[in-house]
Amino acid sequence: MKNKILLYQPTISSHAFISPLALLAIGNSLLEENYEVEIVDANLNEQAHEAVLSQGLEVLFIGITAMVGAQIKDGVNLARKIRERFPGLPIVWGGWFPSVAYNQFLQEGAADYVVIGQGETTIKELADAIKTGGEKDRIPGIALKKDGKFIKTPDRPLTDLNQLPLPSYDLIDADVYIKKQEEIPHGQFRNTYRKVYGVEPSNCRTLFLSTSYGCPNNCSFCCSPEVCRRKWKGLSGENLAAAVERLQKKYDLGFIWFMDAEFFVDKKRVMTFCREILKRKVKIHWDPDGVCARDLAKLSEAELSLLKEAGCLSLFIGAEAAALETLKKLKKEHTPPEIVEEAVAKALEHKIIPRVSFLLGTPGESESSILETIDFSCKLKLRHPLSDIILLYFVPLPGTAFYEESLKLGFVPPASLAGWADKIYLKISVKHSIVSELREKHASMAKNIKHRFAPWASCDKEKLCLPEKILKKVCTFRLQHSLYRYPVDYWALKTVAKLYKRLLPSQ
Ligand code: B12
Ligand code: SF4
Repeated sequence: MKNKILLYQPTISSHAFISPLALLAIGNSLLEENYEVEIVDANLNEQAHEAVLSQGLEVLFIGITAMVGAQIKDGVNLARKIRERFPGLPIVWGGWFPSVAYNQFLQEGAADYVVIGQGETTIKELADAIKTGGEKDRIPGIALKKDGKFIKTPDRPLTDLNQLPLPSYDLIDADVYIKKQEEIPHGQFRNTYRKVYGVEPSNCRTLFLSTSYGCPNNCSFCCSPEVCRRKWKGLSGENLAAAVERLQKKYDLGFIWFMDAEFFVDKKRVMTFCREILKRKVKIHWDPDGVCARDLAKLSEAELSLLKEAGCLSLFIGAEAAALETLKKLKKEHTPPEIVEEAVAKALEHKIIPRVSFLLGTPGESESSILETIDFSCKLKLRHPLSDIILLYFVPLPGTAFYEESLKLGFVPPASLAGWADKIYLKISVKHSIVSELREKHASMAKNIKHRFAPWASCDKEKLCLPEKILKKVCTFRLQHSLYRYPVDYWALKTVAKLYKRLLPSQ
C-alpha cells in the first residue's frame, strides 16, 4: 500500500527564500504516523513540477500550500498537470488562501480536499482516510466534494502545539535556505544588527520558526479571525527555548525569525523563553514578526531588559493607522498613535529596533485619514530615527471583514483562482479600495517616506559629510512641514549615485 506523501511549496517570488514552515509542520506530523514524506520547494528547484510528476504513481496524495499571490498560479498549474497525468491521484490544498477560498479550489477541480486552518492533526486523519478508504466527511476542518455537492465539515479546535513534535528542519536541507539568506547583502538581520551595534554581524546564518498558531485579534483587513476564530495556541516558553537551542546548535545559527501572527499573547511564555535562553546560554538573536503595540507598551523596564538580553534584536508592530475613526473600523482602537509611539520609544530605549507597519486606503477611508497616517508615520520616524517605517496598501482578501465592503465599493474579484496571483489584481484592488484619483498622490508620498527618508534619518549626524548633513537638514525640514511630494534631497542623492556609477562603472 502506498505510504509516501509529496508536499509542494509553489513559487513565491525570486527573493523569498523563507523556509517552508507550513510543510515542515504538517510533514513532521505525518512522519510521526510513519508516513514517508518529501518536500518539493519550487523556489529552489527549477524542475519542481517534474520532481512531483515523476513520482505520481508512487504517492498516496500530493499536498500543496498557498497564500494569496504567485503561489496560487504555480500550484494550480501543477494541479492541472497532475489531473492530466494521474487522474486518480488525490490533491490536498492547505494554507491561508485555500482556507478562505476552498469553494473555488473545489469548483475549479484544483483540489479534492482543502484543509482549513491549522493542519497538523487534520492531515494525519485525512492521510489515514485516503489510505484506508475511510469516510473523509467525518474529519473536522476540511472542505470536499460529496455527492456532487461541496461541503465543509465542522471547525476543528486548535491543537496545542506542545502536543506536537517540536519544530524541526530534518525534512529538508536547511543549509540551502541558510545560504540563500546569507547571500542577501542588505538582509533585514544584517541591516538591523548594523544599526544596533554599528558593525556587521559575525554570524548571519538565519532560519525561521513559527512559535504559535492563531491570533485573538479581529482586524477587519485580515483573514485570521475567520480562519482561526480568534483562538491562539503557543509553544510553552520551555519548549520554545528547547527548539531554538536545538536549531541554533544544529545549524550554527546567528538569527531566528519568529513568523508568528501574535508573539506576545502570553507574556509569561515569552519571559520564560527569555530566561530559559539565558539559562541554556544560547547565543542567538531573534525577531518576533507580530507584536501588538499595547502588549509592548505595557512591558516593564525589567521585562524589556530581559527581552534584549535574551537576544531580541528587532520586532514588527502592525500600527496600521493614526486616525481614531479609521482605527475603529480596522478594529485596532486599542493601539492609538500614543500607544504605538510609547511602544516604539520603549523598544528603542533598549536597542530593540521596531519595524512599524501602516496600511493605507482601507475601504471608505477618507483622504484626511490617509494623510494623518502618512504624517504620523513620518513624525514617528523623525522622533525615532532608528525605527523602520513600512507603508502598505490595502488589498481586499476573501475571508476578511473588509472584503464584502470592497465588493460593495466596486471591487471586482478575479474570475478564476489564477487571477488571485496576478500582479494586476493588486493594482486593481488598490484602485477600488481608495478614492482612485488620490491613489497616485498618496502612492508617491508613501514612496517618499518609505525609500527616500530612511537614508538620512537613521544616520548618525557626526558620521555624515557636509553635503550629507545639508541634505539631511533639507529632508528633516520637508518632513517636519509635511512636504512629501517633492523629495529634492532624495533626487539629489539619486543623481549623485547615478553620476558616480557612470564615472566609476566597475564600483
Ligand atoms: C512567512 C510569510 C510570508 C512569506 C512567505 C513564506 C513562505 N515560505 O510561503 C513572504 C514574506 C514571502 C510572504 C508574502 C506575502 N504574504 Co505572508 N505571511 C507569512 C506569515 C508571517 C507566516 C506564514 C508561516 O510560515 N506560518 C507558519 C506555518 C506553520 O503556519 P501556516 O502557514 O499557517 O500553516 C499551517 C496551516 O495553514 C496549514 N497549512 C498550510 N499549508 C498547508 C498545506 C497542506 C497540504 C495542508 C494539509 C495544511 C497546510 O497547516 C500549517 C500548520 O498548522 C503569515 C502570517 C502567519 N503568522 O501565519 C503571513 C500571511 C500568510 N501572508 C499574508 C499575505 C497577505 C502576504 C502577501 C500577499 C503580502 C503582500 N501584500 O505582498 C505576500 C504574498 C506572497 C506572494 N508574493 O505571492 C497573509 C495571507 C493572506 C491570504 N489570505 O492568503 C498572512 C496570513 C498574513 C496576514 N495575517 O494577513 N508571507
Ligand atoms: S492582522 Fe495580525 S493582529 Fe490583526 S487579526 Fe490578523 S494576525 Fe491578528
